[in-house]
Amino acid sequence: MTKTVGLLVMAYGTPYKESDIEAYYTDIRHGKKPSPEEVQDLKDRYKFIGGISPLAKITDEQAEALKDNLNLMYKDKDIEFKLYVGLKHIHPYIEDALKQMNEDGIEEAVTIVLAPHFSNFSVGSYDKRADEEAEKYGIRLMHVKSFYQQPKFIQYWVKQINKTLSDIPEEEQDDTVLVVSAHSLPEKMIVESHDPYPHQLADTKNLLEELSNVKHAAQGWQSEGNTGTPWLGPDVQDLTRTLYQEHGYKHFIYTPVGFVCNHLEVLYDNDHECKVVCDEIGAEYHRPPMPNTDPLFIGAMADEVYSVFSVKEVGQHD
Ligand code: FEC
Repeated sequence: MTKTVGLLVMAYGTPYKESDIEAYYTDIRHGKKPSPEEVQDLKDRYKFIGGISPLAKITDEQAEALKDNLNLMYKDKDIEFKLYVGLKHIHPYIEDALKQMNEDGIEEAVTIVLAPHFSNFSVGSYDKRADEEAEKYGIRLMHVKSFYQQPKFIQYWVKQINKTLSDIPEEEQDDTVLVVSAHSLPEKMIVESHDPYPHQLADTKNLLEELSNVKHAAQGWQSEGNTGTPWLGPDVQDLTRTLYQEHGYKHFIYTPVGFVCNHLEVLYDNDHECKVVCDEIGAEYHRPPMPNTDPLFIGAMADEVYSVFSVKEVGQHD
Protein backbone atom coordinates (compact mmCIF):
# COMPACT_ATOMS: atom_id res chain seq x y z
CA MET A 1 0.00 0.00 0.00
CA THR A 2 1.31 3.44 -0.87
CA LYS A 3 2.29 5.53 2.13
CA THR A 4 1.74 9.27 2.03
CA VAL A 5 4.51 11.41 3.50
CA GLY A 6 4.33 15.18 3.88
CA LEU A 7 6.76 17.41 2.04
CA LEU A 8 6.88 20.78 3.78
CA VAL A 9 8.58 23.36 1.59
CA MET A 10 9.27 26.52 3.57
CA ALA A 11 10.16 29.89 2.09
CA TYR A 12 10.45 33.57 2.98
CA GLY A 13 7.20 34.81 1.41
CA THR A 14 6.52 38.12 -0.29
CA PRO A 15 3.65 40.65 -0.42
CA TYR A 16 1.01 39.50 -2.94
CA LYS A 17 -0.06 43.11 -3.59
CA GLU A 18 1.05 46.60 -2.61
CA SER A 19 -1.42 46.80 0.28
CA ASP A 20 0.28 43.77 1.91
CA ILE A 21 3.64 45.53 2.17
CA GLU A 22 3.23 47.23 5.55
CA ALA A 23 1.96 44.10 7.34
CA TYR A 24 4.68 41.99 5.69
CA TYR A 25 7.40 44.43 6.77
CA THR A 26 5.92 44.48 10.31
CA ASP A 27 6.10 40.69 10.39
CA ILE A 28 9.76 40.77 9.30
CA ARG A 29 10.38 43.23 12.16
CA HIS A 30 8.80 40.79 14.65
CA GLY A 31 5.67 42.93 15.06
CA LYS A 32 7.42 46.33 15.25
CA LYS A 33 5.79 48.69 12.74
CA PRO A 34 8.21 50.28 10.27
CA SER A 35 8.04 54.08 9.87
CA PRO A 36 6.03 55.52 6.95
CA GLU A 37 9.37 56.44 5.29
CA GLU A 38 10.61 52.85 5.59
CA VAL A 39 7.35 51.52 4.12
CA GLN A 40 7.59 54.01 1.26
CA ASP A 41 11.20 53.04 0.62
CA LEU A 42 10.20 49.38 0.39
CA LYS A 43 7.22 50.19 -1.85
CA ASP A 44 9.58 52.10 -4.15
CA ARG A 45 11.93 49.12 -4.37
CA TYR A 46 9.05 46.78 -5.29
CA LYS A 47 7.89 49.34 -7.88
CA PHE A 48 11.38 49.38 -9.32
CA ILE A 49 11.26 45.62 -9.96
CA GLY A 50 7.82 45.80 -11.58
CA GLY A 51 5.31 46.26 -8.73
CA ILE A 52 5.41 42.92 -6.97
CA SER A 53 8.07 40.28 -6.59
CA PRO A 54 8.06 37.10 -8.70
CA LEU A 55 8.97 35.22 -5.50
CA ALA A 56 5.47 33.88 -4.66
CA LYS A 57 4.98 32.32 -8.08
CA ILE A 58 8.49 30.86 -8.25
CA THR A 59 8.26 29.43 -4.73
CA ASP A 60 5.13 27.51 -5.75
CA GLU A 61 6.75 26.34 -8.98
CA GLN A 62 9.90 25.18 -7.17
CA ALA A 63 7.84 23.35 -4.54
CA GLU A 64 5.73 21.58 -7.20
CA ALA A 65 8.81 20.63 -9.20
CA LEU A 66 10.51 19.21 -6.09
CA LYS A 67 7.43 17.17 -5.20
CA ASP A 68 7.22 15.78 -8.76
CA ASN A 69 10.93 14.97 -8.78
CA LEU A 70 10.67 13.14 -5.44
CA ASN A 71 7.58 11.23 -6.47
CA LEU A 72 9.47 9.95 -9.50
CA MET A 73 12.42 8.93 -7.32
CA TYR A 74 10.14 7.11 -4.85
CA LYS A 75 7.74 5.62 -7.41
CA ASP A 76 8.92 2.05 -6.86
CA LYS A 77 9.14 2.41 -3.09
CA ASP A 78 5.41 2.82 -2.48
CA ILE A 79 5.87 6.29 -1.05
CA GLU A 80 4.07 9.36 -2.24
CA PHE A 81 4.95 12.88 -1.14
CA LYS A 82 2.10 15.31 -0.54
CA LEU A 83 3.16 18.94 -0.84
CA TYR A 84 2.61 21.69 1.73
CA VAL A 85 4.04 25.20 1.35
CA GLY A 86 4.64 27.17 4.56
CA LEU A 87 5.91 30.75 4.54
CA LYS A 88 7.82 32.74 7.13
CA HIS A 89 6.36 36.21 6.77
CA ILE A 90 2.97 35.92 5.02
CA HIS A 91 0.16 33.41 4.52
CA PRO A 92 0.11 30.48 4.13
CA TYR A 93 2.32 30.53 7.25
CA ILE A 94 4.39 27.55 8.36
CA GLU A 95 1.78 26.97 11.09
CA ASP A 96 -1.05 26.87 8.50
CA ALA A 97 0.78 24.16 6.58
CA LEU A 98 1.21 21.99 9.70
CA LYS A 99 -2.45 22.45 10.60
CA GLN A 100 -3.45 21.30 7.13
CA MET A 101 -1.11 18.31 7.37
CA ASN A 102 -2.80 17.27 10.59
CA GLU A 103 -6.24 17.61 9.01
CA ASP A 104 -5.05 15.43 6.14
CA GLY A 105 -3.84 12.74 8.55
CA ILE A 106 -0.12 13.15 7.75
CA GLU A 107 2.03 11.48 10.42
CA GLU A 108 5.49 12.22 9.12
CA ALA A 109 7.02 14.77 6.83
CA VAL A 110 10.30 15.96 5.41
CA THR A 111 10.95 19.70 5.54
CA ILE A 112 13.16 21.85 3.36
CA VAL A 113 13.73 25.60 3.39
CA LEU A 114 14.34 27.22 0.02
CA ALA A 115 17.74 28.49 1.16
CA PRO A 116 20.92 26.48 0.54
CA HIS A 117 22.95 27.46 3.63
CA PHE A 118 22.18 26.84 7.29
CA SER A 119 22.08 29.53 9.93
CA ASN A 120 20.29 29.18 13.25
CA PHE A 121 18.79 32.56 12.42
CA SER A 122 17.46 31.60 8.99
CA VAL A 123 16.82 27.91 8.29
CA GLY A 124 17.04 27.12 12.02
CA SER A 125 14.23 29.54 12.80
CA TYR A 126 11.92 28.03 10.16
CA ASP A 127 12.64 24.54 11.53
CA LYS A 128 11.93 25.66 15.08
CA ARG A 129 8.53 27.05 14.12
CA ALA A 130 7.69 23.86 12.23
CA ASP A 131 8.83 21.66 15.16
CA GLU A 132 6.78 23.60 17.70
CA GLU A 133 3.65 23.22 15.60
CA ALA A 134 4.31 19.60 14.63
CA GLU A 135 4.67 18.68 18.29
CA LYS A 136 1.09 19.82 18.95
CA TYR A 137 -0.18 17.34 16.39
CA GLY A 138 2.34 14.55 16.97
CA ILE A 139 3.70 14.84 13.43
CA ARG A 140 7.27 13.56 13.03
CA LEU A 141 9.48 15.93 11.03
CA MET A 142 12.83 15.27 9.34
CA HIS A 143 14.67 18.43 8.35
CA VAL A 144 16.94 19.16 5.44
CA LYS A 145 19.41 21.55 7.09
CA SER A 146 21.35 22.71 4.04
CA PHE A 147 21.96 21.58 0.48
CA TYR A 148 24.75 23.82 -0.82
CA GLN A 149 27.14 20.87 -0.89
CA GLN A 150 24.93 18.79 -3.17
CA PRO A 151 26.89 18.15 -6.38
CA LYS A 152 23.98 19.27 -8.58
CA PHE A 153 23.74 22.60 -6.75
CA ILE A 154 27.42 23.29 -7.35
CA GLN A 155 27.12 22.00 -10.94
CA TYR A 156 24.27 24.43 -11.59
CA TRP A 157 26.37 27.44 -10.58
CA VAL A 158 29.56 26.20 -12.25
CA LYS A 159 27.64 25.81 -15.50
CA GLN A 160 26.19 29.32 -15.25
CA ILE A 161 29.52 30.91 -14.28
CA ASN A 162 31.33 29.23 -17.16
CA LYS A 163 28.63 30.31 -19.59
CA THR A 164 28.81 33.91 -18.38
CA LEU A 165 32.60 33.86 -18.52
CA SER A 166 32.58 32.51 -22.07
CA ASP A 167 30.56 35.56 -23.18
CA ILE A 168 33.39 37.84 -21.94
CA PRO A 169 36.11 38.55 -24.54
CA GLU A 170 38.93 36.05 -24.02
CA GLU A 171 41.58 38.70 -23.46
CA GLU A 172 39.51 40.16 -20.59
CA GLN A 173 38.75 36.91 -18.78
CA ASP A 174 41.80 37.27 -16.51
CA ASP A 175 40.44 40.66 -15.48
CA THR A 176 37.19 39.12 -14.30
CA VAL A 177 36.20 38.41 -10.72
CA LEU A 178 33.43 36.26 -9.32
CA VAL A 179 31.53 37.68 -6.33
CA VAL A 180 29.86 34.92 -4.33
CA SER A 181 27.28 36.22 -1.86
CA ALA A 182 24.47 35.44 0.56
CA HIS A 183 22.14 37.53 2.72
CA SER A 184 24.04 39.25 5.50
CA LEU A 185 23.02 38.76 9.14
CA PRO A 186 23.91 40.73 12.29
CA GLU A 187 27.55 39.87 13.02
CA LYS A 188 27.18 39.61 16.80
CA MET A 189 24.50 36.88 16.59
CA ILE A 190 26.55 34.80 14.18
CA VAL A 191 29.92 35.13 15.91
CA GLU A 192 28.68 34.59 19.46
CA SER A 193 26.76 31.45 18.55
CA HIS A 194 29.51 29.92 16.33
CA ASP A 195 26.92 29.74 13.57
CA PRO A 196 28.02 27.67 10.54
CA TYR A 197 26.59 30.18 8.02
CA PRO A 198 29.80 32.10 7.15
CA HIS A 199 31.81 28.88 6.76
CA GLN A 200 29.18 27.38 4.48
CA LEU A 201 29.34 30.42 2.20
CA ALA A 202 33.15 30.25 2.24
CA ASP A 203 32.95 26.54 1.27
CA THR A 204 30.61 27.42 -1.57
CA LYS A 205 32.92 30.15 -2.82
CA ASN A 206 35.93 27.79 -2.65
CA LEU A 207 34.09 25.04 -4.54
CA LEU A 208 32.96 27.44 -7.28
CA GLU A 209 36.45 28.91 -7.59
CA GLU A 210 37.99 25.45 -7.81
CA LEU A 211 35.48 23.92 -10.24
CA SER A 212 34.66 26.81 -12.58
CA ASN A 213 36.95 28.52 -15.08
CA VAL A 214 37.15 31.85 -13.24
CA LYS A 215 40.61 32.82 -12.03
CA HIS A 216 39.55 35.16 -9.23
CA ALA A 217 36.76 34.94 -6.68
CA ALA A 218 35.72 36.80 -3.54
CA GLN A 219 33.09 36.27 -0.87
CA GLY A 220 30.66 39.05 0.04
CA TRP A 221 27.40 39.68 1.87
CA GLN A 222 24.37 41.58 0.69
CA SER A 223 20.99 43.06 1.52
CA GLU A 224 21.90 43.94 5.11
CA GLY A 225 19.28 45.57 7.31
CA ASN A 226 19.32 48.91 9.08
CA THR A 227 19.72 47.99 12.71
CA GLY A 228 22.54 50.31 13.75
CA THR A 229 24.76 47.31 14.61
CA PRO A 230 27.43 45.67 12.40
CA TRP A 231 26.33 42.99 9.93
CA LEU A 232 28.50 40.35 8.27
CA GLY A 233 30.71 42.00 5.68
CA PRO A 234 32.12 43.02 3.34
CA ASP A 235 28.96 44.23 1.68
CA VAL A 236 28.97 43.39 -2.04
CA GLN A 237 28.90 47.06 -3.07
CA ASP A 238 31.92 47.97 -0.88
CA LEU A 239 33.64 44.79 -2.00
CA THR A 240 33.17 45.77 -5.65
CA ARG A 241 34.91 49.11 -5.03
CA THR A 242 37.76 47.51 -3.06
CA LEU A 243 38.34 44.80 -5.68
CA TYR A 244 38.38 47.42 -8.39
CA GLN A 245 40.81 49.65 -6.49
CA GLU A 246 43.15 46.78 -5.66
CA HIS A 247 43.04 44.79 -8.91
CA GLY A 248 41.38 46.96 -11.55
CA TYR A 249 38.97 44.17 -12.61
CA LYS A 250 36.99 44.92 -15.78
CA HIS A 251 34.18 42.39 -15.26
CA PHE A 252 32.26 41.45 -12.13
CA ILE A 253 30.16 38.26 -12.12
CA TYR A 254 27.68 38.26 -9.22
CA THR A 255 26.36 34.93 -7.98
CA PRO A 256 23.97 35.47 -5.04
CA VAL A 257 24.15 31.77 -4.16
CA GLY A 258 22.43 32.24 -0.81
CA PHE A 259 19.19 32.85 -2.74
CA VAL A 260 17.44 30.45 -5.06
CA CYS A 261 15.34 32.56 -7.39
CA ASN A 262 14.52 35.96 -8.83
CA HIS A 263 13.21 38.28 -6.13
CA LEU A 264 13.66 41.71 -4.63
CA GLU A 265 17.04 41.04 -3.01
CA VAL A 266 18.50 39.93 -6.35
CA LEU A 267 16.56 42.10 -8.80
CA TYR A 268 17.15 45.25 -6.75
CA ASP A 269 20.21 44.68 -4.56
CA ASN A 270 22.27 43.02 -7.29
CA ASP A 271 20.78 44.09 -10.60
CA HIS A 272 20.33 47.70 -9.53
CA GLU A 273 22.63 48.52 -6.60
CA CYS A 274 25.67 46.49 -7.68
CA LYS A 275 25.17 47.58 -11.27
CA VAL A 276 25.25 51.24 -10.18
CA VAL A 277 28.66 50.64 -8.57
CA CYS A 278 29.94 48.83 -11.68
CA ASP A 279 28.74 51.73 -13.86
CA GLU A 280 30.46 54.18 -11.51
CA ILE A 281 33.85 52.45 -11.75
CA GLY A 282 33.46 51.65 -15.46
CA ALA A 283 33.33 47.85 -15.07
CA GLU A 284 30.88 45.39 -16.70
CA TYR A 285 28.10 43.96 -14.52
CA HIS A 286 27.14 40.29 -15.04
CA ARG A 287 24.62 38.22 -13.11
CA PRO A 288 23.96 34.66 -14.33
CA PRO A 289 20.34 33.41 -14.12
CA MET A 290 19.06 32.30 -10.72
CA PRO A 291 18.23 28.58 -10.26
CA ASN A 292 14.40 29.02 -10.22
CA THR A 293 13.11 25.65 -11.52
CA ASP A 294 16.25 24.50 -13.31
CA PRO A 295 16.28 20.66 -13.18
CA LEU A 296 19.83 20.59 -11.72
CA PHE A 297 18.74 22.81 -8.86
CA ILE A 298 15.52 20.91 -8.19
CA GLY A 299 17.52 17.68 -8.45
CA ALA A 300 19.98 18.95 -5.83
CA MET A 301 17.16 19.53 -3.35
CA ALA A 302 15.59 16.16 -4.19
CA ASP A 303 18.94 14.39 -3.61
CA GLU A 304 19.28 16.06 -0.20
CA VAL A 305 15.71 15.08 0.77
CA TYR A 306 16.54 11.54 -0.34
CA SER A 307 19.58 11.47 1.91
CA VAL A 308 17.75 12.67 5.04
CA PHE A 309 14.68 10.55 4.42
CA SER A 310 15.74 7.00 4.91
CA VAL A 311 13.06 4.62 3.63
CA LYS A 312 13.89 2.15 6.40
CA GLU A 313 12.89 4.68 9.01
CA VAL A 314 9.37 5.10 7.70
CA GLY A 315 6.83 4.07 10.27
CA GLN A 316 9.41 3.02 12.87
CA HIS A 317 8.82 6.01 15.10
CA ASP A 318 5.65 6.48 17.10
O1 FEC B 1 9.56 40.03 -1.93
C1 FEC B 1 10.68 39.60 -2.14
O2 FEC B 1 11.09 39.31 -3.26
C2 FEC B 1 11.49 39.54 -0.90
C3 FEC B 1 12.39 38.55 -0.73
C4 FEC B 1 13.26 38.41 0.50
C5 FEC B 1 14.03 37.29 0.67
C6 FEC B 1 14.75 37.47 1.89
C7 FEC B 1 15.63 36.55 2.37
C8 FEC B 1 16.31 36.64 3.54
N1 FEC B 1 16.18 37.63 4.48
C9 FEC B 1 17.00 37.35 5.52
C10 FEC B 1 17.17 38.09 6.66
C11 FEC B 1 16.63 39.34 6.88
C12 FEC B 1 16.87 40.17 8.04
C13 FEC B 1 16.19 41.35 7.87
C14 FEC B 1 15.50 41.26 6.61
C15 FEC B 1 14.70 42.24 6.06
C16 FEC B 1 14.00 42.12 4.87
C17 FEC B 1 13.08 43.13 4.33
C18 FEC B 1 12.58 42.63 3.14
C19 FEC B 1 13.17 41.32 2.94
N2 FEC B 1 14.00 41.05 4.01
FE1 FEC B 1 15.01 39.30 4.30
N3 FEC B 1 14.42 38.67 2.46
C20 FEC B 1 13.51 39.27 1.62
C21 FEC B 1 12.91 40.51 1.86
N4 FEC B 1 15.78 40.03 6.03
C22 FEC B 1 11.60 43.29 2.19
C23 FEC B 1 12.73 44.46 5.02
C24 FEC B 1 13.29 45.63 4.35
C25 FEC B 1 14.74 45.58 4.10
O3 FEC B 1 15.54 45.55 5.06
O4 FEC B 1 15.07 45.50 2.92
C26 FEC B 1 16.19 42.58 8.81
C27 FEC B 1 15.03 42.63 9.71
C28 FEC B 1 15.04 43.91 10.50
O5 FEC B 1 14.97 44.99 9.90
O6 FEC B 1 15.10 43.80 11.72
C29 FEC B 1 17.73 39.77 9.24
C30 FEC B 1 17.72 36.12 5.23
C31 FEC B 1 17.30 35.67 4.01
C32 FEC B 1 17.80 34.41 3.23
C33 FEC B 1 17.26 33.16 3.82
C34 FEC B 1 15.78 33.00 3.65
O7 FEC B 1 15.28 33.07 2.50
O8 FEC B 1 15.13 32.79 4.67
C35 FEC B 1 18.77 35.46 6.13
C36 FEC B 1 14.08 36.09 -0.23
